[in-house]
Amino acid sequence: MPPTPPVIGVIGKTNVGKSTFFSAATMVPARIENRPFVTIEPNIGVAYVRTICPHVDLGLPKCDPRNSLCVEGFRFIPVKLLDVAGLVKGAHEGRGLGNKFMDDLRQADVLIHVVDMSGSTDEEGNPVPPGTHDPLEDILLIEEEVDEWFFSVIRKDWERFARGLDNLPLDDVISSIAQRVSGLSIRREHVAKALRETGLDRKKPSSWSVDELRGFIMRLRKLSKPILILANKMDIPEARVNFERVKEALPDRVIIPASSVFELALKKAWKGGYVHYIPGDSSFSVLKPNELNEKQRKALDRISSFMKEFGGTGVQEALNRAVFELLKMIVVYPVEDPHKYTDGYGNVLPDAYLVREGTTAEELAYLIHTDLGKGFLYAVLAREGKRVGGSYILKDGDIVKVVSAKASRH
Ligand SMILES: Nc1nc2c(ncn2[C@@H]2O[C@H](COP(=O)(O)OP(=O)(O)OP(=O)(O)O)[C@@H](O)[C@H]2O)c(=O)[nH]1
Ligand SMILES: [Mg+2]
Repeated sequence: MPPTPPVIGVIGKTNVGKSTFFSAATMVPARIENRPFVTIEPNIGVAYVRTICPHVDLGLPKCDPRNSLCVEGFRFIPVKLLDVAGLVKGAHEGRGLGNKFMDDLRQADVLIHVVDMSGSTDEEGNPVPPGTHDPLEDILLIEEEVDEWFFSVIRKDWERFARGLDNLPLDDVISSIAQRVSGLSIRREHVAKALRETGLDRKKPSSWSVDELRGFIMRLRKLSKPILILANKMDIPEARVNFERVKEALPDRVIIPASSVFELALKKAWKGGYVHYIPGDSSFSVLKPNELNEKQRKALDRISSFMKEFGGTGVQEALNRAVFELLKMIVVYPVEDPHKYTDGYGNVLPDAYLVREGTTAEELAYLIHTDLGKGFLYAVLAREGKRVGGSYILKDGDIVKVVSAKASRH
C-alpha cells in the first residue's frame, strides 16, 4: 500500500489563529473569528509540502503527477492537516473545551503549535491590546497541557499492565508497550528509543517510580509528536520583540515567524487571478494592477514588504520543516522505466512518496505493492543508472525502479 500521508495536528491556545493557518494551508474554509472557542469540531484538510520536482534537473519538459501536484517545477505532496479546538490552562482536566479535543490529536505524527506572538490575546483567548500578553507563557502552558494529557492517557491502569511486563524479554516489553500506546500513533521505534534514552530498568517495569514513568512518557511524547512553533501574527509590530525574546528563551526549538492572515489573503488574491504566487515563494507579482482599489493595493504592499523581510509568509515553511526536519521524511519517486522515468503507461514521474529517512529499497517495494516486495530482486536508481540491493537506504530525491520476480504494474 502506498504510504499514508503524515498527519500534522495544529494546536494552540484559543483565538491565536489556528483556523486561519489551517485555511491558509488547505484552502478549506474554516470559521475564523476574534473570540475564544470558535472551532469546536476538528477541521480536516489536505495541505502540501513543497520540493523541487526532479523533472526540472533532469531537463524534461514536463511531468505527469498522479498523487501530487507540480506547479512550475515545484512538486507539492499531500499531507493531512488537523485543526482542533483551542486549548486553555487546565484543558487536560476538562477545562475550556477539554479532553475530547485533545483526543483528536491522537492520530497526529507532528504538531504545529500556533502562538499569537503579538501578545494580543490573554490567557483565556480574549482580545487584549497587542504587547500586553506574554506569548512565552502560552508556549509553556499549552505544551504542558499536551504533556499532561499524554501522561494521563498512558498512565491509566499502568501499574497492572507493568506487572505483566516484568521479566519478559526486551523485545516483548517493547512490543507490549508499543501495542498499548499504538492508539496515540506511537511507533515501536519510539518506544525502543525512549526506553534506551531514559535508561530505565527494562527487566522490572513495575518498579518504575511515577517520576520515572513520567520521564519515559515525556520522552515518548517528544519522539512521537515533536512540536514546531509557528510564531503567528508577526505582521503586528509588537510581535517582533516577543519573537526575539522567545527565540532566545528556547534556543533548541524550531520557531517559524509567520503571518497566516497574509498567506490566506495571498491565496485568495491568487484564486481571483490578481497575483501570481506559488505557495512557499518569497515574493509574488501583481497581475491586474488596474483592477485593484487603493485598499487592496495597500494590503498587497504590506504583504510584500513582510515577505521581503521574513523570506515568505511562513506558512509553507512551517509545513515543510514539520515534515522534512521534525518528522525526518524524504521524497522518493518510484518508476517502471528507469530510462524514461515513467510508469507502465508512459506517465513521467507520476508518484512522489513521502517516506521516513532510513527507508530501504526493499521497504519501498512493499509500499508500491506487496507482490513487488515479496519478489524483490534489486532496485535501479534511475538518475545514476545503478543497481542496488534491498538494504540500500533511500536518499531524498531518489528515482527508483524496483525489479521483482513478481512483476506488477502499479
Ligand atoms: N494580524 C493577524 N491576525 C491574525 C493572524 N492569524 C489569525 N489572526 C486573527 O486572529 C483571530 C483568531 O483567528 P482564528 O483562526 O479563528 O483562531 P483560532 O486559534 O482558530 O481560534 P479558536 O478556534 O476560537 O480557538 C481572527 O481575528 C484572525 O483574523 C495573523 O497572522 N495576523
Ligand atoms: Mg479555530
